[in-house]
Amino acid sequence: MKTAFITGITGQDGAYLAQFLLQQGYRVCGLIARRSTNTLWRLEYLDIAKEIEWIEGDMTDVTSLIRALQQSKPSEVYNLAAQSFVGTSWEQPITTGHVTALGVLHVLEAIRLTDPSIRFYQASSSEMFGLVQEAHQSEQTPFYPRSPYGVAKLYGHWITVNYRESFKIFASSGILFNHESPLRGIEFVTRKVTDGAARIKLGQQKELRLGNIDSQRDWGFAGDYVKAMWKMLQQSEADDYVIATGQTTTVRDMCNIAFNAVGLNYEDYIVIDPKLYRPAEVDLLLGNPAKAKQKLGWEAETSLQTLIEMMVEADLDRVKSQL
Ligand code: NDP
Ligand code: GDR
Repeated sequence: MKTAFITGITGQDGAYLAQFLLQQGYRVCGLIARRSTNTLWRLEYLDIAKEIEWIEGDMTDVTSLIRALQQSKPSEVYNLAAQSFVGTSWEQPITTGHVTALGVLHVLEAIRLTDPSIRFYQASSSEMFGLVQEAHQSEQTPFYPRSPYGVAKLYGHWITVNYRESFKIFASSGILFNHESPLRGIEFVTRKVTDGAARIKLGQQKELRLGNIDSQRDWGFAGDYVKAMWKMLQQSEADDYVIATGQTTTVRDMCNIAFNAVGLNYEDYIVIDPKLYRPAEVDLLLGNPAKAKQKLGWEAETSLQTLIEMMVEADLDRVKSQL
């Protein structure tokens, strides 16, 4: 039986990846940070919390990561933990740097010190592309991050490449474009919109305040994307891959899909709030997943329409259960 160790297992991707690896017959160990509230809701939603071996630790505490690897003895490590909300990265740039940038180095050092044969996956991001230099961003597109989060992810990406080249660690980086699900955090725009549409439909909210609805994103389903992470670690050589749908949509058109799903017109409810604009924006993300298709045999399986309708359905159920 193979063992996987996942940081960020309590987040959206961590929950779907843990479910997928358990289905593949893995023993799954997960890092859990000390919090004052329950962070297991996603794993409980998928009914897998009890199947995980929990190890307490924090990305900023390298000793806890070394202990976690000594205890779990994994053959694969998936590094998903991050301060992952772009907006917060301007309010907490130092924390974002500690967790999202240096945290990656902590995990790589823990691997180097305990067992350099461990295979490592880094959750890199399309936010590293940032300022649009070309549409259809690929592994060859130059990086130009536009937020403290994007800059921190770029450090994580390059330190992963560097440990691969310096120490021959099997370290792969997935440059993932936005991916969403009913388990998405409420602060991200898709979930904010699907939750808002559900609440407005059920009379619990009158309007939905948003920032820049002209930005364009390449949105896929998280459940599809975690399979690409696993496929990267099953290759004969470590490498970097863009994971995306190859389609882009404005926030405005995504709102249209969500409100249509509850029989409403988004234009009657969306209020633009300049306070929600970001200090620097990423205007267009559109990935070219050709390499992933060719080398991993991976393709996005879920359309944005299906994804948003699935999220609206889940939010309607949640809001109804709270009435
Ligand atoms: P989430 O924000 O849902 O999850 C983040 C996870 O990181 C949580 O488990 C959180 O734990 C954990 N974490 C945060 N700080 C620490 C810390 N100091 N020590 C230990 N754990 C910590 O992110 P997603 O699941 O959406 O994303 C997973 C990864 O993929 C992230 O690295 C993200 O930046 C990256 N990514 C995501 C994309 C997306 O569209 N979803 C696209 C590209 C990259 P807790 O629950 O305790 O807060
Ligand atoms: P993003 O996702 O920044 O792309 O990062 P987010 O959903 O936060 O924003 C997408 C776009 O929507 C615009 N927007 C709003 N965003 C939020 N959150 N709230 C609003 O009210 C709002 N109004 C408009 C934003 O300006 C932006 O253009 C996500 C995260 O998961 C990262 O961790 C990941 O690396 C990238 O995707 C790829």
